[in-house]
Amino acid sequence: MTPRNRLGRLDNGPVAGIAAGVLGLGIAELIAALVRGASPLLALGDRVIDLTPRWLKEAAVATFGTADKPVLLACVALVTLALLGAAGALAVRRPALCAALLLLLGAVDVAALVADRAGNGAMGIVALMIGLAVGIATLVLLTRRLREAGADRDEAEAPDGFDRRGFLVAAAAVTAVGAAGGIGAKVVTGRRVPTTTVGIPTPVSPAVPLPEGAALRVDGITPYLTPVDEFYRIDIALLTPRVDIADYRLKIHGMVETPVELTYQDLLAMPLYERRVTIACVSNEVGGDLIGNATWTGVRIRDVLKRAGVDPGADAVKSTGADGITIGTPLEALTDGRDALLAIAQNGEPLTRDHGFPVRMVVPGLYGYVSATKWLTELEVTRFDDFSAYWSERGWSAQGPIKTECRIDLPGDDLMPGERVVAGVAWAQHRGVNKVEVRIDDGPWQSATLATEDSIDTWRQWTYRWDATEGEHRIQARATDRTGTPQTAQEAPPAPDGASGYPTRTVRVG
Ligand SMILES: Nc1nc2c(c(=O)[nH]1)N[C@H]1C(S)=C(S)[C@@H](COP(=O)(O)O)O[C@H]1N2
Ligand SMILES: [Mo]
Repeated sequence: MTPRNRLGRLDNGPVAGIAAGVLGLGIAELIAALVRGASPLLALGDRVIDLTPRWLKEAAVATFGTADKPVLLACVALVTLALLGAAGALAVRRPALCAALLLLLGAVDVAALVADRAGNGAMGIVALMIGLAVGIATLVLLTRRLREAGADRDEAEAPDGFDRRGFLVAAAAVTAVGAAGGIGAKVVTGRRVPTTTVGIPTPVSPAVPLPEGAALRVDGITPYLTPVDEFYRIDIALLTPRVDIADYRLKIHGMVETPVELTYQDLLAMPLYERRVTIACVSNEVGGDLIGNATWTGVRIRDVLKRAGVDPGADAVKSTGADGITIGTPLEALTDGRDALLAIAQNGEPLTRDHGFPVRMVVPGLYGYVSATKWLTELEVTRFDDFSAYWSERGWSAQGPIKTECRIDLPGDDLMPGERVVAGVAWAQHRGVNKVEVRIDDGPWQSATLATEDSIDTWRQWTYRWDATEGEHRIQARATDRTGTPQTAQEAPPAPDGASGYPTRTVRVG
């Protein structure tokens, strides 16, 4: 027995486990895609998102930003592969333990599929069972020769006459077929595009033209309007829901006189409003970029609620997205005259899938997690006392008005002495920004120059001329809203109801 044999033997089990696992998973994914079942792998990822503690979720968003989901999926795939490798190793020496591990893995995935909110969990389970059966059969075949030898030998040695090359070729072929199945699954779901293309009718109430001086031409400042492809994206949907507008239905029910069901065409036929609104994520750190300003076109939520007739005892609307999220919004914010919309277009184009196609909510003044439901399927008129929304169940505040904040975009970290521009954006949605001040090295607060106000629901750019002297300097800014309240100096993390504190930038001059 040589060390090489020992190594060779140790390798074979995991190789067989991973190859058979990739085949089983690939087949399960392909079948799930073909029968429109929920994906077993994505269902697992979804449950991981649900069960991830808040601190870890925040750390993930802070570290990976919008790439948090691909990173999560990669982690789920790696852990799954590692477990399959372990199962393969056990298959050679402890077949009973191997069977137990595979059953456990299958059971966990079945549980994930049962809890699946977005897709067809039952068909996903059928696909998983077939994949599991194919995977187990393949593992049995691949490890047969190894097991025959292992049964009466203690030595970590490949059996006599074991054709390792043939084994590896077989394992590679099996892996390739599995990978092809996985790619096939992606192609099948990717092809399934909505059957109808959308033309957005002319709004009865277009947005007012952008006031002169609302969008500054300063190099490096946040653009006043955020292009759709640069707009931040935050949601719990691992697989962006694909909603066909031909099948689209919005249910309005709960504490109403008459429940109403609206099709996409019904919505298009209602008066459309076009408004610029800055929406923000509660997870945004001070100085962060989970905020964007867009022109939204849609139906007023109060017009839709009026059709159903709201019970005066209600104080909340619980909305549901096709990804299964539930969001609780104060009824008042939807009916008090602000332009709370069921948006169908962003910056003049139909919503993209990432941002909620075909219909999403946009409510001025509230963080996204309590207002901006994407892939909207349901509005239930209710009371805050009678339900808890997805994020409330995870420790976030049930109410989420956006805190007055600002951000410093300019200058960069290194600059030359002389007159320099400090600039950024400030927001206090639905109260409006009244003032922005800047201070250098804890000196006195100095007024910045504000761009022209567009509306109280949008952010405002600001600039400040600074005579930069050599050395290291600390720049801070603070905004004051139109009620006269300055943003708080109190530093707070995003949880449970939004980060606060002065944005601070340390620069080196010289
Ligand atoms: N269906 C659904 N809608 C959702 C979410 C979600 O996870 N699912 N996330 C909300 C959160 S936390 C925010 S900040 C906004 C982000 O909208 P955006 O991705 O279009 O920028 O969507 C909101 N709407
Ligand atoms: Mo958010």
